[in-house]
Amino acid sequence: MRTTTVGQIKSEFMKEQYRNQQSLFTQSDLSGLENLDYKPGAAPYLRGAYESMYTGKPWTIRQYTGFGSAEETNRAFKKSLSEGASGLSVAFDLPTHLGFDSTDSRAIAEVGKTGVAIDSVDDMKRLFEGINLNDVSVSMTMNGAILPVLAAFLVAAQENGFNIGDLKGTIQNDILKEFMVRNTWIHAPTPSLKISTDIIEYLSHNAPSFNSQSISGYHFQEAGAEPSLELALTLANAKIYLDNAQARNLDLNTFCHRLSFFFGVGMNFFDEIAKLRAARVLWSNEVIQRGGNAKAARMKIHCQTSGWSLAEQEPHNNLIRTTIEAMSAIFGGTQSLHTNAFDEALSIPTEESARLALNTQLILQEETGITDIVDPWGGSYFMESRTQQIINQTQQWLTLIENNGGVIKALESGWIHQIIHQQALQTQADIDANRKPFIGVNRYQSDYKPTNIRKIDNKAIIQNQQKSIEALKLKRSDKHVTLALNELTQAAQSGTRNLLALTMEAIRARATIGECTNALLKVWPRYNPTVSFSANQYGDLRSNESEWHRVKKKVSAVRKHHSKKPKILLCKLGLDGHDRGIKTVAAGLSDIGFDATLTPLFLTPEDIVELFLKDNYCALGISMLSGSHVELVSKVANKLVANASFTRDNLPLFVGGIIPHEDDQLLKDAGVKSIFRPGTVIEVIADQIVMNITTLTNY
Ligand code: SCD
Repeated sequence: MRTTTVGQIKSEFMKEQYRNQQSLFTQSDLSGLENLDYKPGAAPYLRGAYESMYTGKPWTIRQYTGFGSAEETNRAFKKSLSEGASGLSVAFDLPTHLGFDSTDSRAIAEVGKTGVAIDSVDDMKRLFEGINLNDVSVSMTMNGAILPVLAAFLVAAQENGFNIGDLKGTIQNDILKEFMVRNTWIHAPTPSLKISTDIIEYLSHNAPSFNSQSISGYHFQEAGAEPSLELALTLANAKIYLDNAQARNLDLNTFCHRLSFFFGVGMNFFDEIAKLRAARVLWSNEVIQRGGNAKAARMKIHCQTSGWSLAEQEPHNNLIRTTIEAMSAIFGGTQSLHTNAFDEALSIPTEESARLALNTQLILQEETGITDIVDPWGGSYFMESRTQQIINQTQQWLTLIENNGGVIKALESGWIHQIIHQQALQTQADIDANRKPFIGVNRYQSDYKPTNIRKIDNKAIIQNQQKSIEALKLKRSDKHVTLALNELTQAAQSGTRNLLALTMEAIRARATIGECTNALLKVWPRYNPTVSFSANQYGDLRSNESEWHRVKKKVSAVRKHHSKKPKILLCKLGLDGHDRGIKTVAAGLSDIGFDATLTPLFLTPEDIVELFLKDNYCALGISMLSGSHVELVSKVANKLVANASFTRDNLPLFVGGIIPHEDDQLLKDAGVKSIFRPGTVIEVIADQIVMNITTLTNY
């Protein structure tokens, strides 16, 4: 079967199990299992990557951190290390991810908001000022503007006296999942994959202790994938990276042990443990089959507790969820761990919540005895058979991916997006229908609202970044920079030289991140595919519920009155590409009776207003998770009021996402009619929109 469609996949295969079907496991469940006789630290690594596991070295406590300026984040790094963290993990802001300097008009609203703003090697030097990079390993989540950002890190380290051959750390460098779910790409898939292999090549020759990839499943889980699909997509992508590196004649036993992995850990406690055990076995078998040795075949894992499992309602419950998820990661044998802060469904963490998140790991590591036993679940009738089930399910997914043409074709045809989106719709429908319990969200709700959240006012940060860029440009030789950038453009054109080495020269000459990106954009323009959603699945899953039907009738009344479905334009605004929420809302609103259109990502307020005015839309819905909602949504509202027959009162504008309650009034003053936070069910959104549009004068 070569063209399996989503509809052909049996529903029990798609559906996440919230309860295990079998409740008692016995010795007979172990019969036929193949990997039980191997010790931890031996291929296929079922029982752990290292023989002594945490008794030899506990997992690295590595909290994903970054906001504001390099100086502020440097202070946060030092604080985290002094309070017990054992590694660093950098969160960059959206402009940096997408290769915009902080002075670029498209960047301004988002500079320093969800990560640290880095424009040049000088910023990078400030970021690591006073931190001994020989002792502390640094992970960087970077995929889009990976060449200039990694180049800036390496050059900054050299200029601070470190030998890059000794550097320890990890660069994410996993571009395929960006095209599938995370959406911080810059160029199209083919040149992006060339860049990715250039990085593996350069690091394996020049920085052999640096992990050249962190191949991610986490983002699939965040986008909606259940554990075995998360694992299958991760491994399918990893195999493409192996193919590409081997096609360049890189030696498997030289580069492969520096490909690391990254998984999300959600509330499915047992499955998450089983998933990590299964992952090691599947990867080990793959590498050994290709001729790799045992070192190359050892899968090393970073885990992050789940963002989707965090509720905005009663956020302190998230501390409990995170602790449980962290325990799954540890029982699964993770090498490194980030625990989310309890308030991350509301904003970036405060000092207090960041400390509690770090302490969660310290308490587990130092107070519980959890590090004393290697693979404590080893041999459990249930865990071993569940691990094997996940191995089997993952293999089934891998076969389905192959049957759909392999990763690249399945990506281009939209099949992968569709599969993940459909699982997200299933889970969301189960939460909304109270089939999947979510305490404080669909059960045992309370009105408690936290007040202490961190807000980033980025005016001062932008000014500082502007000053730093001006100072950098004053002291550099423009001629030298232009030469280095031209060479980069030519090398991209010819495709024969390693782009990381050349980007390092441009960065060393003091080219900015944006300038290096622009040099590559001359050859490989910005990629911008369409975004789609699946109709008729979410609605079918909610079709037995009275509230769904009540609101559906209301939407239908509007349709009858106007002889057509109410047309709604839905979009993300600015540089944020997290689109699980808006795709779910688009699918839900479409199924309840709207004519919903979803725009491509990365649109400016001007783009959105133009699209909205072009057609006869009765409502505009904007999803914001980047903290820049006040600036960007107000711009949209101002432009609509200035350009068309709207007043603040009749503006049919709706906003959803992570919006602190204290911003409600500002948004309402701008003309926003309703604000929908995570956890709002589709019928409430639809009801509010219908109520508003039917009372607004122009509809
Ligand atoms: C460890 N070692 C042992 C041992 N345990 N040796 C003997 N016995 C044991 N029991 C050795 C290792 O071999 C290694 O040495 C060294 O100790 C360090 O151990 P490690 O296991 O490699 O640990 P670490 O250095 O922490 O590396 C862990 C990973 C690495 C390999 C997983 O890739 C990593 O840290 N990844 C983090 C990625 C990350 O932070 N991502 C954030 C993503 P050698 O080196 O000599 O072998 C955030 C994100 O995307 C958020 C969402 C978003 O933005 O969208």
